[in-house]
Amino acid sequence: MTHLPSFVDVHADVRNALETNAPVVALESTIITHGMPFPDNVEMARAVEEEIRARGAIPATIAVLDGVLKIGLGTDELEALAKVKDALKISRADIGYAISQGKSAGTTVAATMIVAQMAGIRVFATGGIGGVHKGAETSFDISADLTELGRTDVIVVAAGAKAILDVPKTLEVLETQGVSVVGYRTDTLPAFWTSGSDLDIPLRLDSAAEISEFQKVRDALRLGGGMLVANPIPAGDEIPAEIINGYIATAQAEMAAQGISGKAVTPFLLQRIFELSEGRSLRSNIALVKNNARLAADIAVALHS
Ligand code: PSU
Ligand code: MN
Repeated sequence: MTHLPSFVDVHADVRNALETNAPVVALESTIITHGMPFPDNVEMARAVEEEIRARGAIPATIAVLDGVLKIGLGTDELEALAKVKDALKISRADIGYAISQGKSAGTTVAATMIVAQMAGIRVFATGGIGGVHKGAETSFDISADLTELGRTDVIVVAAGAKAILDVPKTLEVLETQGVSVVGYRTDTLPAFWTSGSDLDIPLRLDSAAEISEFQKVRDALRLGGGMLVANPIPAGDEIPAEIINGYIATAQAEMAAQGISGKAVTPFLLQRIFELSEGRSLRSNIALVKNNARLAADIAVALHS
């Protein structure tokens, strides 16, 4: 394993896997600190780790706890993170700040990618990526996840881009950034709570083995930058577009009325959609993260064969 700074703590299971060249899957933690309420967040995090182990890979949940950058959390640490009230939500801009100030923080997709690459972890599972927000033409609110995907060489498995975003613009920025956007067994871009959309997927592959072969060619070409594997939510867990879009519109109107902007946007919308759907959005969210964890583990295993 590469030499890591002194403020990094690699969990023994993850260290052992990296040293023996065994498959590892990174997991983000903003979904724990800002994406779901307690105790659903910690139950989700444990269940997702179990899915990865069951597929023959080692999970590495990434977070900052009291200024220590954790790569892999123990059971007590996961519980502690899930309970932190004032956790920061960190990306490329502020990961160093959280560490230097001794804070606790959930890592976004962008920050998790940075840490995964630093540790030599090739594959990362999440729910949905950040993207171009609706109204970005005036607010300029475009997630740092997109530029990170353009520069950091990690495979991110997600259920597409959330319908709270401007999904066509998100796809355009991914193209500009040179991100390989791969639909897993789908011809359209999945839209988080729904398995498809009216947007054509740029590239399609139907097996973890083919995704692994694609990545090996990208490696040989030394392209750098990330791959986004868009994995549709399982059919039984979907929320029909007309239902979820109603909740999104209500949440967005409330957000505008309350003047919420910046980092608070995604957590606010997720929380309101959770309340408006009486928990249904959360159940779908958990199902799709587990589904992504399974595919990410299969890709990690394929990369090592
Ligand atoms: N997907 C979820 N829940 C979340 C997020 C994604 O189901 O909480 C988080 C991810 O950590 C993602 C972040 O990186 O939202 C994007 O935030 P922003 O739009 O502020 O960049
Ligand atoms: Mn933003």
